[in-house]
Amino acid sequence: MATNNSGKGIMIQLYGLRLSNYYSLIKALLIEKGLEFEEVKAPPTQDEENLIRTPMGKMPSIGVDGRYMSESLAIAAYLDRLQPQPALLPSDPFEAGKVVELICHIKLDVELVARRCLPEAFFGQTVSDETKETTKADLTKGMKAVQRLMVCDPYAAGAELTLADFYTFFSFGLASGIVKAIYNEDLLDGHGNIQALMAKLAEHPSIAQVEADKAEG
Ligand SMILES: N[C@@H](CCC(=O)N[C@@H](CS)C(=O)NCC(=O)O)C(=O)O
Repeated sequence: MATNNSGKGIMIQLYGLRLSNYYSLIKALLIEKGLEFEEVKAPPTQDEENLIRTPMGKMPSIGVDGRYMSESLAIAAYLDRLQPQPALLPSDPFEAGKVVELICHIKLDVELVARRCLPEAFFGQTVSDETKETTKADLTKGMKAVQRLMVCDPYAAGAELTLADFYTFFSFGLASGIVKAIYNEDLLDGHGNIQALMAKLAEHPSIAQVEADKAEG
């Protein structure tokens, strides 16, 4: 079990809902690292109690000994230092930076772009045709950018499993669902290397566990 500065065992609270891809990503990392954690159902709200944990009211957030942290990439970096094995960032500083660079492009230039259409894709609302058009063009640009950086041999950033693989699985999972719902197209069409990686990651034990739990509700 990971220990804090006083050497005591750490129990981490994971706040959010299983349907959230970022919640799922952090849950998979907690499992991957063999850390002790408990899931606490906490929908996104602007309630003060939630904002103390996560200042934009989003999920996930974590609690550690009465302190809180939001933003999946911050939490992922913390978990990788808290429990260094298995390492999910390369020890070489430049290579570690490249992994985070890839994550930024996956998040910002693909997933966040696709999310513009989330209200129509999954929540019965409508987005404008103009938004759909600009989203499509921006997604094409984002996928090209990501493809330049993705190694996929066999993992996203190269020979070793890294945080970028977890973002690949959970960010492309959501983005692909949105693209299917809005355009009836496959976001990963023409990106066979990413498709193959997604299939491999779906069988990775920590990720498979999260997906099985999600199906249970
Ligand atoms: N940048 C944040 C994004 C978190 C995020 O967008 N969470 C979504 C669920 S997957 C959420 O809470 N949405 C509700 C809202 O925006 O109010 C992260 O990486 O953790």
